[in-house]
Amino acid sequence: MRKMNKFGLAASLSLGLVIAGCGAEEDNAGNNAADNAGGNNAAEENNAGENNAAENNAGENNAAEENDAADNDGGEASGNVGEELDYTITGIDAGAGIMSATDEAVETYELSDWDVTASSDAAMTQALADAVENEEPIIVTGWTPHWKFSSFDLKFLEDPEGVYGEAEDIHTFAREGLEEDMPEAYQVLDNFQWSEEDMGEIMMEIQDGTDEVEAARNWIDNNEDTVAEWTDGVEEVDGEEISLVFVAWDSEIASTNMIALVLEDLGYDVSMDPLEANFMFQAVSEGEADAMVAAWLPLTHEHLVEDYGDSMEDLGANLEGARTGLVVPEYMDIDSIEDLQ
Ligand code: PBE
Repeated sequence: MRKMNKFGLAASLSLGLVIAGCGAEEDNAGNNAADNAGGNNAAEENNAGENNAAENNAGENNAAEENDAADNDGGEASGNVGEELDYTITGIDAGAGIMSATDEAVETYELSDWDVTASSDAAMTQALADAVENEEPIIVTGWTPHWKFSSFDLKFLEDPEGVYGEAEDIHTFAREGLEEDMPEAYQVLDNFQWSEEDMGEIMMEIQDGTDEVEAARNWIDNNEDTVAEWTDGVEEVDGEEISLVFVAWDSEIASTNMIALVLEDLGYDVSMDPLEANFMFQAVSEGEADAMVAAWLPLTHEHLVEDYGDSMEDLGANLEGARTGLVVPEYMDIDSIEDLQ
């Protein structure tokens, strides 16, 4: 059984944030899955703020529709989109790299009228779901792999200035000394590589209501050959403790639960601690945690790798072709971040 909260204050702070955004009052000592799953559902109850925002938009949306009509007559879409949205981009946790990138986008594209609200992945997707249900406009900080692209018709806004970079890879990092201390786990972490589709399967199942550990287990059961490649020649261990850290982004909830199970199947006693992004890097760099599979590079977590990367080991990409940017529903008639000017 996985354990939580090795990180005491940092972990509970982070959980506090996640929970504050979500209202999942699961026992901290309980299984992560419960907490995070709570996080997903709970978005509904707790994003009072978000929902209100959505309602406000609804109010504005009537006007928006009229404005759209005007647009079709050759009016300027952009000004109206700003007004419809109260010049608000719906963000996620303040520590996420995509939030810094969005601040930069605001500067680069001269969007000084716009605010980027911080919330959480769960709150952002709830706001997105509410907007899509009512065909209201919304702009979110978004990324793939993420289940929202399977659940809703969405598009990335073009980013001609390349603020969000090109395709990103998700890297695995280990603390210094892990290779000597836990060669078996190190080997598996080093071998771990999968695809956007793989990660998406777990994310989608969780989103459809399956407990995250169960969703990860189902993926492992359905992909025995892939997992066998990662564990090929690796000896089993006898209850050695290993700690993984992650951030409660849906993509990382999927990957971390999955790799944790693979390590458990090898005999490890795995703890998983959700932290804010900088604490996740810090924990591995200071050797408080053993590893993480959640570093987005070259751009999204570049600043964190600059701060912490020298005292940890980059085991390379576990997933290639990820992407971040500003995301809107297909029905919005803007295509580029420049349209927000
Ligand atoms: N994300 C998902 C993270 C990396 C993983 C894009 C929200 C971030 O922006 O830091």
